[in-house]
Amino acid sequence: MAHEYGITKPKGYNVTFHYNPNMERHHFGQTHPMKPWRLTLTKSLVTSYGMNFAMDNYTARTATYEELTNFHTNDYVDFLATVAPQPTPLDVDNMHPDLKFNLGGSDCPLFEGLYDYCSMSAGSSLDAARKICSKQADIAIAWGGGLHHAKKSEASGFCYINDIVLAILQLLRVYPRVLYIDIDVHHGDGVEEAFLSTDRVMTVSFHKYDPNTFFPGTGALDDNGPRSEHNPGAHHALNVPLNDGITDEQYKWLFESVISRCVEKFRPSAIALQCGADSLAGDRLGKFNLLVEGHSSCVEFCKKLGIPMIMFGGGGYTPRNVARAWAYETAVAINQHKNIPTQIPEHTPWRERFRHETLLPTIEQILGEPRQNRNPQKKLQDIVQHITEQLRFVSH
Ligand code: ZL4
Ligand code: CA
Ligand code: ZN
Repeated sequence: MAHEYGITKPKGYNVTFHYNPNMERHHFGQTHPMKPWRLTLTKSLVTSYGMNFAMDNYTARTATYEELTNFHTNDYVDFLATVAPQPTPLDVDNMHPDLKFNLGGSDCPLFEGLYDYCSMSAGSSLDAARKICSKQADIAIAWGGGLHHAKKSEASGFCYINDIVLAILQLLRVYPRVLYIDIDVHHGDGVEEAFLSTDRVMTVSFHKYDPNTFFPGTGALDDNGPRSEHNPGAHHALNVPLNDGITDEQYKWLFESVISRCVEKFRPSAIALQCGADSLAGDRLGKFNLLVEGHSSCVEFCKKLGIPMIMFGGGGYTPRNVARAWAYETAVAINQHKNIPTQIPEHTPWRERFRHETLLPTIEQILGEPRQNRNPQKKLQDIVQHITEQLRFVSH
């Protein structure tokens, strides 16, 4: 079928898109920032641009109990599978103070269908990983994944099951080394922690860092994991702590400086990229000044490395911003971002939700006035220097 934007499948290059339409039906609570519905909005943009014609589209299956317990403990997954939903409304900050595994608080509420939601998120990321392992995909996209805070035996920060850890464990069956990159505004602590003792995974998170006021409070520049001489994973956890207001230009420079050095030293055979969209300007939780241009330039840079890659979703609390970014990044993956019109197609469902009719609004359109930039250039240079020093210990 021909499409109005003429988007067709490229030869010799394959992108797979893993999506489960039932994920978006779940609700964390009326005023909870995490809105699974943003996935619907993303999918509707992707489809209205005709990007689906350039990819293999898969309805993601749910992950099995056995798959979830590849990382998580049986007692935690058992509890997730059987715990009763909290009485509605979930919008009160009381919750059950005696609940186990950090479940049932205001960040990680127990909602109807929670276990299903978790297994769908993990299922889409695992499907994506398997397409990369079987070489059926050069890039596999799982916007329903990216839940980087979940721990082996604990929910944390809106995350219950760490689909990224599960996906990386799959990649490690085939690929000797995996580079994990995290551009969510929060520190990717769960993924970092899971791989602290191996030199087969290097983790790099860019995030806002303020141990006193910003979740989860970890991820300082010199937090590079346990440095004992018996730990092969020493120096393989890298952190880029930032302040509010960072701009596209600074972020792009920092990202390319850091990641090119990591790739040179670590020589990854696969990349896992968490594309959390809460690092965009105008996010409900994040306070950076990034536009879709800056955020997606990270995806573009990684794609150009020519290394097999999974792209995950993650945070993102202003649904229209999330949808614009992830749709544009889907276009980057299929190399159509320069070809699609920035005007949002007339026939896009919920078109009026995007507020501006463009895929690439300016900072003024989004924020009125940009946030004050609290990132002096000197600080950014010190970061690159510290990371260069850490990488002296790494060679493959
Ligand atoms: C909310 O309005 O900083 C949860 C969470 C629920 C509904 C009404 C309850 C009101 C903001 C956040 C009380 C909410 C109090 N509702 C929340 C230390 C905190 C304890 C909980 O993008 N209170 C915890 C987690 C972070 C904390 C960020 C990012 C995930 C990811 C990947 C996770 N937790 C202080 C906050 C609201 C809520 C409004 C909220 N929670 C904002 N930041 C947090 O990295 C997906
Ligand atoms: Ca991050
Ligand atoms: Zn986040």
